[in-house]
Amino acid sequence: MRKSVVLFSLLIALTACTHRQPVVERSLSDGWTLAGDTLDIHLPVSVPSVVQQSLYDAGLIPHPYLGVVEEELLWISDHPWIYTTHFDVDKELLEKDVVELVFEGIDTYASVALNGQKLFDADNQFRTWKTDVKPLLKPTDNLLVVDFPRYDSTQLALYEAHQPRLPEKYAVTRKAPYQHGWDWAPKYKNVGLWKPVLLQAWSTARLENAYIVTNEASESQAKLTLHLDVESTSGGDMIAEIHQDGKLFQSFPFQQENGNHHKMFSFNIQDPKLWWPNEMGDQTLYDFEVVLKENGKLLDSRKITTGIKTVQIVQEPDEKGFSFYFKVNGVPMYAKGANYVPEEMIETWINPDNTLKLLRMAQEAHFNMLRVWGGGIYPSDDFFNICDSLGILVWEDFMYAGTMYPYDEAFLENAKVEALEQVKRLASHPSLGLWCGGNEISEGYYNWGWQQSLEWSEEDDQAIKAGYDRLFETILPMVVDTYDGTRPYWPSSPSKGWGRPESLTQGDVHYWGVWWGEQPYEVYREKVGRFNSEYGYQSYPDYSTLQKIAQGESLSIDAKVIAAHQKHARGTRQIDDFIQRYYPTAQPKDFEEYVYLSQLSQAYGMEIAIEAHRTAKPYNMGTLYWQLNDAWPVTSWSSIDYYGNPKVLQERLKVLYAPVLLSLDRRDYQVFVTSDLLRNIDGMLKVSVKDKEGNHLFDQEVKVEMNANQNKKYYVEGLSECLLNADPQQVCVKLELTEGDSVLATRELF
Ligand code: BMA
Repeated sequence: MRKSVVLFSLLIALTACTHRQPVVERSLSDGWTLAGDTLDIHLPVSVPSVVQQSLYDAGLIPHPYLGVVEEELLWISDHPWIYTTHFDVDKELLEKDVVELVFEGIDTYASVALNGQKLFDADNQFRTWKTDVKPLLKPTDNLLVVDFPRYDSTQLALYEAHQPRLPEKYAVTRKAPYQHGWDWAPKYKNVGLWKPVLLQAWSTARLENAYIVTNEASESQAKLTLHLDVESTSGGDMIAEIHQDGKLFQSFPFQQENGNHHKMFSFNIQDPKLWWPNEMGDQTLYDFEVVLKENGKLLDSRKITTGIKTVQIVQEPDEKGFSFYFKVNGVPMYAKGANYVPEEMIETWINPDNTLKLLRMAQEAHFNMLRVWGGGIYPSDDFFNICDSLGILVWEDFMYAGTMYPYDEAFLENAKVEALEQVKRLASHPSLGLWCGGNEISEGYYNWGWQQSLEWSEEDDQAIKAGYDRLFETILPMVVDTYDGTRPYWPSSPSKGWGRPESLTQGDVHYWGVWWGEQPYEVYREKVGRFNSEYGYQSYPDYSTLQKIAQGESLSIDAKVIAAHQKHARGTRQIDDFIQRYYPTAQPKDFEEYVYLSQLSQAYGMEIAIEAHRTAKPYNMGTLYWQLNDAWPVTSWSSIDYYGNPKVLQERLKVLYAPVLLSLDRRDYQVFVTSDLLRNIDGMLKVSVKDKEGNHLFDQEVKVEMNANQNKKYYVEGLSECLLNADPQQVCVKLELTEGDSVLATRELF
């Protein structure tokens, strides 16, 4: 067991490393050629590579994030590309029973051939593709060819062949939706070998997967399950051992049949140190090694880092509807955080150092949760290692968003294999909190009028809905339940569209009346759901970011480069509307000040929302604004821009998300003390009101006694009279909560 320490980079290196002796691995990352045959392009590349990145590296295209270049680059995804490599294999590898060629990720449609023999067609970015190639291998000069047909045309043909018509073309392809263009993303459909390629050779048997989950945990005992996928060429009596600190800790003899089999073994840990989300406790991690043996002979081994933690969603009926909150290790958790989108448009540019910087900024702003939004990609192990060490509980969507999907057997089988792989890959991470079917699919089906706009007949509609139910209500929950069995599954985020009253009384809600519905920020005060998993307002990124993308061109609200980096049709106008509405007397002297005002406006709006959510605890038990980060330099709802610059909102979160929040209820001028601390408070609340010149108009102290995790309203005698008599534009209210000599929270309100 070890407590997670500040040496995060080291930690990433450690947890990512999985020793697999005596399985032999050879990387096939070098010596590839990327060719676009009609263009006379033949580039030496190393893998991972996507075409857009490799063309840029070779100086053949401009930087896809700078200037106004999107249109110029769209041809890339509708051009055929071929990746080829020649490689030798050593004797040690060839002597094994099985030699598998493994692609950890192919994006997306591709046909793979080895030494002139076709191996398979790939059609899912989110799966690994592997096959035994031993019979085809030669000691020298093997030729591996991965042929990518025109992506756009392939997708279009599939889309047009699908009856009834689906809302979005990307629905037919298991590939990151956001790359097809989003309201913050250009249409950069990556093509290529976006993850490592390798050879893996073994004899007798190997561990295809090994992971550990927590079934039950208390201070005195934890019940865990070791899950293994054991693949073997011949059955036999085998043994799986768990080692800890180099010592044998548990062993499980079992009978292995020929083939690939899922095994589960339960074990207990006495007096466990639990893993907790940020600010609820420590992030203790346990390092295990799992060893597979037959007749005392080592066949394979795996290192597993995990944490001991249980998680549930509690939905209990009450007078208004149903609760919706997370319980971690049996303790109710108020979730504070944001939605996370892929960190890059060019997926091979995602880099763990940047992820660490980004998530550390989130942790410093008191985040305990991120929702990985279903229109992106499943994050890497690095992302989850970082979340494990920082205490960020992850709401993980399956990658489905904003459309109905095909429902033929081949599509559903493909979806099932993808889910199996992802569930098994992520299960050991204590930060994994929840699996969710996807983003705004049920919301779209019930509220966005697809039935009419796509002219579905009654039968079409029924078939599409039945397909939806099979995938999101049967297949995905079955996979989560069977192969994890400890994480809750939630079919859709949100559960009900924001126009429906039930969206505020049960489940999670994406409240978009502000922004999409063009309502003012104050409406957030009324639209408090059980768990607000999306809401937000746009602002411009940091001015330095705009200067980078402008590359010396002059910047103004209607500069071409600004328009090219704003992907929402009404975005520019709506940002301006709220600057006018909330800062009517401000006269920005230049565009830089105007950009800053946009960030002040966004921060002001999110402050209203977050305060409304937190002060409604325990009715409301979560607030995740849209969105933490950007995938390229863009004007968006993010609080941290693409280059890692915090917007005004990100700074303000340090107060708004702090464990204790002090706020003024604008309806009656009384004071909320909202505590997420897991201990009681015995303190003193000081309230003072000053006018513009600094003269004290009011001073009062109130004793504060609160239980752990409580939200309470305090009546401050005379405060409402003072504020009602004063000009609200002219006074400043200072709230301070002290306990003994220490200050638990402060807030200044103007
Ligand atoms: C929500 C998200 C995204 C989108 C955002 C802003 O609906 O799920 O699809 O980018 O709104 O419009």
